[in-house]
Amino acid sequence: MASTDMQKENDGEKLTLSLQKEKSWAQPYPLYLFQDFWCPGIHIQAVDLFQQHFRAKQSDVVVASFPKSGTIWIKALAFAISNHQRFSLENHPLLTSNPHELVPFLEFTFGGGDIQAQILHLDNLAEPRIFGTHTPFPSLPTSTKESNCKIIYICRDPFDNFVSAWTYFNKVKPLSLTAVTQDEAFEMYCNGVIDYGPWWSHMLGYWNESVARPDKVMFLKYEDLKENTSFHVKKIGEFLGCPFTEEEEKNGVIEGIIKLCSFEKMKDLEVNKSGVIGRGSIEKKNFFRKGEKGDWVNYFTPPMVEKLSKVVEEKLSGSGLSFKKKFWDCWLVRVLPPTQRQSLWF
Ligand code: PPS
Repeated sequence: MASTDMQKENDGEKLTLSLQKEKSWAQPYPLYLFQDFWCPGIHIQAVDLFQQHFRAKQSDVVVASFPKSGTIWIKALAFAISNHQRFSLENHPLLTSNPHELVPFLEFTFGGGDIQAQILHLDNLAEPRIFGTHTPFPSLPTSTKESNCKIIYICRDPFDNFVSAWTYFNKVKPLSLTAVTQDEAFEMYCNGVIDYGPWWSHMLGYWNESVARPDKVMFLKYEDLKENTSFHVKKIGEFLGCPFTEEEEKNGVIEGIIKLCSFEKMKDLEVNKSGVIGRGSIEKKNFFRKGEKGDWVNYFTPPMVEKLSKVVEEKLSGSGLSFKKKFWDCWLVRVLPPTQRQSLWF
C-alpha cells in the first residue's frame, strides 16, 4: 500500500475512535454517529475531506437527498433542465451515461487519491457544475452553505423510503453477510439508524433552510414530483435561472425532458441495465426497482403503520413538513394480509 493511502487509512481510523457506532443494514463496516448523523464507515473520511477541501462556486448546483428518495431521478432532471439549451434530446448524455456518473456525489469525489489533483479537477469542470450529495445540510462545507449556489433537495414519504431502502440493501448486501431481518431494519429505521440518518433530521435540516432561504434551497417531495412532474420541471428551470421559453414549451421540450428522465425510459437504457458504479461496485440496475409512490402498502403490517406514523408525527410535528396518506391505502393494510393487497391496489 502506498504511504499516502496508509496515512489516509490511519486518519480515517482516528476520526472514528471516539464515535458511537451501530451495525450497518447491509455492509460489513459499521455506521458511526459523526456530526450527529449516521455516516457509513467507508465514507467518513471522504465526508471529512469534502468538508475541508471543497471550494464552492456561486454557479454550482447541488442536488441533495436522503438515500433512496429519488436521487437518481432528480439528478437526471437537474442535469437535463440546466443543460436544456446545450444538448438535443435525441443525442443526450443521459442516453449513454448513468445520472450518478454525470452528477457525481461530492463526498465520494474525495474518496481516494491525490487531494490537490481532485480539487484542481473540480475547479476546472465546466460551469454550472452539478453535484450530488447525501450529506446533511449542517455538515455541508462552509463554502457551499455560504455561497449563492443553488441546492435542490428531494425527500420521500418515510413509508416508501423504508421499503425502497430495505429492498435495495438486501440486493446489494455481500453474500457473506447475514441480512438484517425486515423487523430489525424497521426498528433501526424508526430509531433513525440508517446511512445518513436520522432521516427526520436530514429532511428538517434542508426543510428549515428552504423556508429561510427559498431562493437558495428548493425542497421537493418525490410524491409531488410524481403527481405533477411538468409543474415541477418548470419550477426547477426558474429556480436554476434557466427557465423554459414559451417556444420551448410549445415545442415539447419539457415533455421531452420528462420522458427522457422517466423511470420506464431510464430503467430500459443499456447504460443503466448493465455495469457497476462507485467504490462499492454497485450494479447500476439496482438503482431502479418500481419507481412508484405508495408501494409501502405491500410491505407494512398494521403495527408497523402505527409505529412509523407515531415517529413521523413526533419528529416532524410543528415543522410544517408532512406526508399525506390515502385513506384507501390505510384501509387495505388494516383488512388484508400483504400478499392479497397487490391485486386490489392497482
Ligand atoms: S440512491 O441509491 O440513494 O441514489 O437511490 P435513489 O435514486 O435516491 O432512490 C431509488 C428509488 O428511486 C426510484 N427511481 C425512480 N423513480 C422515479 N423516476 C425515475 N426516473 C427513477 N429512477 C429511480 C427507484 O426505483 C427507487 O425507488 P423504489 O421505490 O425502490 O422503486
